[in-house]
Amino acid sequence: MRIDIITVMPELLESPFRHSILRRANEKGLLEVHLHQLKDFGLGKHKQVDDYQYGGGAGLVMMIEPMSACIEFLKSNHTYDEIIYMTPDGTTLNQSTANELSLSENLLIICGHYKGIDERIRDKYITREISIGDYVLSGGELAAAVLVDSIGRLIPGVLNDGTSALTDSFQDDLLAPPVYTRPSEFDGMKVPDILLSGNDGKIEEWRYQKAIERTKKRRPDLLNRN
Ligand code: 6GU
Repeated sequence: MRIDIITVMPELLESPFRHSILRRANEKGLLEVHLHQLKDFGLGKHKQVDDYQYGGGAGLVMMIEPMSACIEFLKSNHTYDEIIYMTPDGTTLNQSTANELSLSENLLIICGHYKGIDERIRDKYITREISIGDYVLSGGELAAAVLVDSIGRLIPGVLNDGTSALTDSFQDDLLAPPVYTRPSEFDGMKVPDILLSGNDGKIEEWRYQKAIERTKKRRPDLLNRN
């Protein structure tokens, strides 16, 4: 998969993709993330990318010409499955959206700043608008990092243990069960016997019951979906 990201703050996105799972995805040739500085397409000698909003009001708006030039440049080289705008008024990201997007070949992600982007960019280019939750971030970059992480780890071969993405919280609308590692006893607190029993069938059943228990208690809304 190839993901292009348009941003005025590429520095903010460099580190998340240089570490951990996303770096491994890149090293295995499974995911390429390319950052594009919008200001390279800015207007005039100051490389302007934002301006006052029509009708008045505080806050700058990202202009259509630099964004359009950048998008057209990228579109002339790649065919995108989706052109995504990160925005708090988008559809809230969930696991099923991440699953769906992980099947893409090419994605283009646009990070907004200030008051947002000129509405005509949305009308002309954007195929999907995604929010990562009901709170406001200063820009779309951190949200884009969250989106790319959620997608990248689902690409087949990215995780070493192919089954592990499938047992994550939310993957089957259940939260994940509790997990333990050594030592088997700490400060009088013992790991549940069943996990030391070696009985795979019983362990699987225990995990499923705990997942249901935890979901009922913490996120009953997940059980009532569909
Ligand atoms: Cl995608 N962008 C911004 N600026 N704030 C957000 C968001 C996105 N998702 C939640 N809050």
